[in-house]
Amino acid sequence: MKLVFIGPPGAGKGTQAKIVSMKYNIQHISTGDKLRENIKNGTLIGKKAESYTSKGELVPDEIILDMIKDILNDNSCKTNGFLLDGFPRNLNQKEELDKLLKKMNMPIDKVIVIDVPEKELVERLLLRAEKEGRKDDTKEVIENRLRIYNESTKPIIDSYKKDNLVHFINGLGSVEEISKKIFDEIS
Ligand code: B4P
Repeated sequence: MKLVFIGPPGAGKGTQAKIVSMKYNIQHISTGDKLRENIKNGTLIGKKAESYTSKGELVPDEIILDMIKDILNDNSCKTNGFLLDGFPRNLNQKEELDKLLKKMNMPIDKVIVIDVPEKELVERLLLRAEKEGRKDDTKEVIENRLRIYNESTKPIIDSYKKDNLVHFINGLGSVEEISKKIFDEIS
């Protein structure tokens, strides 16, 4: 199975992506996690990415696309499938992904969009800031991330709608309730 998860920051896409990828034994590919790992390890990618992530800006497409190409070429993605969490994030990334998957003959099966009202998103991320201290969870940066989601990421939902792949999930409720809704939609 090949899935894409889309949602604004704080919608719970990372939370649900972990649960769904475990259940279906597919590779969980989170560009956000990969970038944070690179930043923590002080790699060249991490050094370049940090100036963007700390402001809530999107990291340049070349960096993200190189990372994704390497991961998708992994054998487990080809045999078991994958779940893309936080990628694609703008129309150019989606077009490049379409080209890549066409070449690899691995079409996307479903796109899950998790919807949550903005007020709740801000509350969740501020709560996470208290617990985990992520640098991009300050009020100002959260507002920038939401603006970028509305401007750059939302248009890819319309593009996937044309391919009849989109399923909307209401992201309000307990983590378990939302997982159940996603499982029902997938199977
Ligand atoms: P991401 O890591 O993708 O961060 P995110 O949008 O905040 O989502 P995340 O997965 O962490 O949060 P979730 O909604 O699960 O990206 C971080 C940054 O990396 C971006 O701003 C950008 O700079 C860069 N980046 C990543 N991908 C990129 C790309 N493709 N191109 C360019 N740049 C890129 O959860 C949020 C919180 O809500 C958690 O604390 C969770 O516990 C809580 N939560 C989850 N479900 C809940 C529920 N049902 N009820 C209450 N709380 C819940």
